[in-house]
Amino acid sequence: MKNPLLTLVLLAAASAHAAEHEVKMLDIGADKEPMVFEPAVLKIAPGDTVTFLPTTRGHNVESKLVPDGAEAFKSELDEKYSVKLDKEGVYIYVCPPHSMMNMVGVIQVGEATNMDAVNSRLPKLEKRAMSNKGRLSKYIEQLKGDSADKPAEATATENKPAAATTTESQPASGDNKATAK
Ligand SMILES: [Cu+2]
Repeated sequence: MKNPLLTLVLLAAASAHAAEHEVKMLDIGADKEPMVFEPAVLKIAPGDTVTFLPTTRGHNVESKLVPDGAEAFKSELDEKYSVKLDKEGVYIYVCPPHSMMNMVGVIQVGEATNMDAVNSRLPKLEKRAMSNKGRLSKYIEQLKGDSADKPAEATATENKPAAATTTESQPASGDNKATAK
């Protein structure tokens, strides 16, 4: 028999690493954008939890793209909803009642392991939006930008953080052709 106390201590240590993040569901964002998740772009570590808050009413959240092996998620309308994200990669979610207004958000967990899938789904996901067009693409660009100049690790400047490798595939030319490897 193992020492149960030790097990408890180890569990506590493991869960201490996981951070909690909150995303508000809003009719109007801080920047006056209508129907937004805030923050709409999140970068978190594997095992972190994201809680969606029904700050204003009439919203919920449903994943549209998750990394391979990750579970899709969906909340009820006006529900406070938490999801723990273990699998690395980019997650894209929408607010179903406002998907036509492009109420979307992205979460990158660890490394962006599934950018090929993201890039190939992006046009279709954008197409459903009747207003706020291009918002999702902008968020994805923001993700790439963040990983390129992550100040926390980059300050040392001696060696590029591993995160930089994912952005190497020319973000400049944008969406016309995602020259697959
Ligand atoms: Cu909504």
